[in-house]
Amino acid sequence: MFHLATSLYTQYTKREQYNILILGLDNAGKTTFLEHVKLLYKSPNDSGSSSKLKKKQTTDEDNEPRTTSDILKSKRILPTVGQNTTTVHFEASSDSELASQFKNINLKFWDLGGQRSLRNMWSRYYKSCHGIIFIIDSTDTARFEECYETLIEIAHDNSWNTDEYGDGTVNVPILMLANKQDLPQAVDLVSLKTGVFIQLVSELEATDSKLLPVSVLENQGLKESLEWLVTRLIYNKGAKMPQYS
Ligand SMILES: Nc1nc2c(ncn2[C@@H]2O[C@H](COP(=O)(O)OP(=O)(O)OP(=O)(O)O)[C@@H](O)[C@H]2O)c(=O)[nH]1
Ligand SMILES: [Mg+2]
Repeated sequence: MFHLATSLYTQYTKREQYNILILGLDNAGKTTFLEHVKLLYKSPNDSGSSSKLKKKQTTDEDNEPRTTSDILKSKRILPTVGQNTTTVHFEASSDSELASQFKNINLKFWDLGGQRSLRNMWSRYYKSCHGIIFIIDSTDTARFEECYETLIEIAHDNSWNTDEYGDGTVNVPILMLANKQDLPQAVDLVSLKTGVFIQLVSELEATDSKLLPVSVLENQGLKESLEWLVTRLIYNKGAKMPQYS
């Protein structure tokens, strides 16, 4: 009886963990994204009722509360050479339909360096990941073509072909974020979709993917984007089982 109760308790309280790779060219905003996620979500071990955000909120000299965006702007983020890893406890916004459904989910993020010489490391992580966030600098028009080629390479990498059923193409959802939308020179979503990325949309047709506008520095569109991704990770659970903790 005791064992049954213990096992039911474990079953009820165990958490699903999904691994998410943050990719994109250098300077796209990957580490800034991760740093903002750390400010917005609790760590899995943080059992207190007050959120990490509340704890981290401080006041400036005029006693004005500082936003997560202010905190982030005061940090110095250097280009990534290795990897940054963080695990958070996912919480859907309280007004979202997901809120009651997704209570026991942890997200583990890997933020990898985007410089050209570092990109050949990415494929080592494909086998263990459940989803990809590909960040695009919407102001860097000169490198849109390079973004497109990089995404196509990711989607068709041999590492996806891990079992007899694999067809050699990506088998996890891809969330593409058109970042830096706070800047006046940023290309908007409609223009992005009709420009170089129109080809991408058709190339990735069979893939679970979405392109959304964000400003990871200003916290615009972050939570909504993650909610889309988590919905798709759960939908894809049959093909790519989560880990349990
Ligand atoms: N205005 C604006 N600047 C941003 C935004 N996101 C990132 N940045 C800036 O873009 C620069 C590069 O950001 P990182 O997060 O270091 O970029 P990264 O993709 O991690 O780059 P690598 O580590 O070299 O691959 C930094 O100066 C950030 O402050 C944004 O949403 N808006
Ligand atoms: Mg970085």
